[in-house]
Amino acid sequence: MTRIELAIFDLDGVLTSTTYEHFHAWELLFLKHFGIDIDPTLEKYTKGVSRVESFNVISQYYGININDSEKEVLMDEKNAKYLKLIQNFNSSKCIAGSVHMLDYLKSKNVKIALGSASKNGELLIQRIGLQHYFDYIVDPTYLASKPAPDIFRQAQLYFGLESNQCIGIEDAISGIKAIKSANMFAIGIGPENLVDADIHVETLPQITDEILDQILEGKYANEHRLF
Ligand code: B16
Ligand code: MG
Repeated sequence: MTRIELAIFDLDGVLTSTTYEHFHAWELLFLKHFGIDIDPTLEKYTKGVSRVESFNVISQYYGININDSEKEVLMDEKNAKYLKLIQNFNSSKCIAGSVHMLDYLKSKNVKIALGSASKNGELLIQRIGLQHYFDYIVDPTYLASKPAPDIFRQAQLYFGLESNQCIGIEDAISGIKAIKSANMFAIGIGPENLVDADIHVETLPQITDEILDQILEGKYANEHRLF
């Protein structure tokens, strides 16, 4: 059995929750510039995908056509709004169970990487006080967005590992698809219908140390599906 050497964490929805702040920033932007109250059901299509893809999802839904330079300006404005909304984030914003899992992985000498679609990932990790756990933070700027495997692959390549030595932890359908396309073991967290995950739990503490040990040793059997 191959032992797991690297755990690649998504950020939003796994270590902290910024879904409200991201989507609220889009709501403020589209209301101000287009007078549109965006449909809350669009939120799930903006989760885990890049800033530009989130913009495209919303603008296409409303048939808005603008050129690339106008789009850049609006995306910068959305980001400024988002940064304002997360300005008071601190360690109280860590998702329950995240610190324990990071500590446990460290105690087992597993490397830890951040595989977020967010260009604000490093800033946010620092703000919530988790930066010392991370051996590597993937810069998503020039990588294909999830569900492409590139963000997870980049972390794997950085450490020179095989895909079966890596696990990914994700809350979004696009993220689980990205992990599976990278041929890694996928831990799914949260309320989305993550059918492709190898294990899916509602909250992180449901991944007990015993279950994590089985996953790390490559012995986890799918019949233990918890959620
Ligand atoms: P930014 P994750 C994602 O985070 C968010 O879920 C998604 O809503 C957002 O569009 C994306 O980050 C890009 O964020 O505008 O900060 O670059 O789940 O991949 O950690
Ligand atoms: Mg996420």
